Amino acid sequence: MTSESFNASVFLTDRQVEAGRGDHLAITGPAGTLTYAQLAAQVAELATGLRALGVRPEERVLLVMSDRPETAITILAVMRMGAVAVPVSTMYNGAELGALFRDCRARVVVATPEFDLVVSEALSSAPEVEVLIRTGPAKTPEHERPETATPGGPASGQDEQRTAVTYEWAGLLASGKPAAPPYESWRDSPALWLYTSGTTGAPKAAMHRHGAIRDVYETYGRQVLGIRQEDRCLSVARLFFAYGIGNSMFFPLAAGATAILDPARPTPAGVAARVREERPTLFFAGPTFFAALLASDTPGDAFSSVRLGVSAGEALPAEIHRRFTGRFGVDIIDGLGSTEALHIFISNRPGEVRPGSSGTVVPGYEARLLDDRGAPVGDGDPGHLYVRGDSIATGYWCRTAATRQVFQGEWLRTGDTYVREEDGVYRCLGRSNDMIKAGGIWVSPMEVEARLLQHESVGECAVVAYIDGEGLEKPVACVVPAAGRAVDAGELIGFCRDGLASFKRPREVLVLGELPKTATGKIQRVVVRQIAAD
Ligand code: 3SK
Repeated sequence: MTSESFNASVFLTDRQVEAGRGDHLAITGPAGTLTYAQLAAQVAELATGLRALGVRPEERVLLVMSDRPETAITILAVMRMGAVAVPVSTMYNGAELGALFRDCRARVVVATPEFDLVVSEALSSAPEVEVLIRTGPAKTPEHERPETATPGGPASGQDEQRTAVTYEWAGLLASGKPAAPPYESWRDSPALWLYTSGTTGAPKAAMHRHGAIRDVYETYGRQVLGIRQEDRCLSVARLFFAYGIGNSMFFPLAAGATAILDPARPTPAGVAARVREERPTLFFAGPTFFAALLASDTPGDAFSSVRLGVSAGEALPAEIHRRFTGRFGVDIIDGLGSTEALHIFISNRPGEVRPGSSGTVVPGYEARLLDDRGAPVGDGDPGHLYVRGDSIATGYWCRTAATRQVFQGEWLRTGDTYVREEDGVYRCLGRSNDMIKAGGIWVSPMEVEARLLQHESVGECAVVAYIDGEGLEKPVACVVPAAGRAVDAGELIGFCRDGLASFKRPREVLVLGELPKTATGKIQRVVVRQIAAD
């Protein structure tokens, strides 16, 4: 059976122009403004430039980019020409980023200048990367940069170590070639890979199809958010997250609405200023950010343009919901999504919010709760949450064991423990395993422990989640000092911050005489969690 012909980039751009919305604002914000006509034209030009560079359909193009119009154009251009966009976290250090370059076998990397240093470190461990496409003016001294070339020009500079040849992003737009038609992809063609540490540790790429992008719009975007052309979307979650790319690209562009993109790292003051200037109607964040806004001196009328707040990434505590709604007069719908599902599949509904719950199943999805042996549990009983729906990823790239654990036939094992109430409302009880979700991002305790153990003062350690005063998960390190050494908590946290992406660092260090262990010598994490909670 052949699949329906479908290209998500055409769905998000050309379709709006063909429907007469070419003059409507597609993207706005401090880094630039584009109408749908301009967006569609630049996407087609860049896709043509990428083809001219030799990028082939289904090849991965990795992006290390802040949220700006060039990023949206690049993602759409890559998908338009049938290649696979891989936007990755801009919070990684050089070694972590290099591991992703190698994992997805990227030959082409696109980056914005803020990440010059980290990208150049990553490139030194990723010999398969042949092409670096860079937006913006040169920042680093010429002698420290790989050689620069023009499109179609000789690929000089590829010395024995296969130094990547650098191209200017803007130069690829102006290739002078007539724009090539979009690649004839199908619903099932690969479009987008998103890395997640998810339920099983090291980052793995969840592989998404072109069709899934329309699916998340039709289900959550249209039927839950009720997004319409007049909406203006502002997301604290960045484009490299599944949550962010849905909020800032898939939903607004599919609806003919406007996305507000801001390259700055979101802070309460910065976001409040952006809201004042850009007047968003839909505001997307996670519980940690809603809590930070509450802790800031943001005035009560700051969100007066917002018709609806959206929370995801981790469960929104009822107290944060109550305080935010009370102070800013904006309701928040909390929902549960995952990178593997591409977006939200259980959600509260506007006007029918049950604070402290994730709401009900989004149309187009089915959920079930199973006990440890795989038998369904009744309403009111806790169970492992599984979901099915068309947007679920096809699996993880090159991770057979993890794929088989998580993608079970049509069902996705979410790794969450939930309870369903009689009226169909789902309530989160926590993670089914030990992974920690800090500020909405997965943190692998084992990775942090490995770093801690590199410090001379650490004898043994266990990293677990503790629930802070706001009801949010944070990593805490329980450390047994090495013989004859004293542990300095601040120094240890700084040591983790230096060696890992900052979001993975423990927020607290507890010094213990010993770690609780089972008879076979395994650390009893349940007991460690209790110690951390006390
Ligand atoms: O990180 C999440 O939990 C999430 C939430 C909403 C949409 C997508 C994702 C990955």
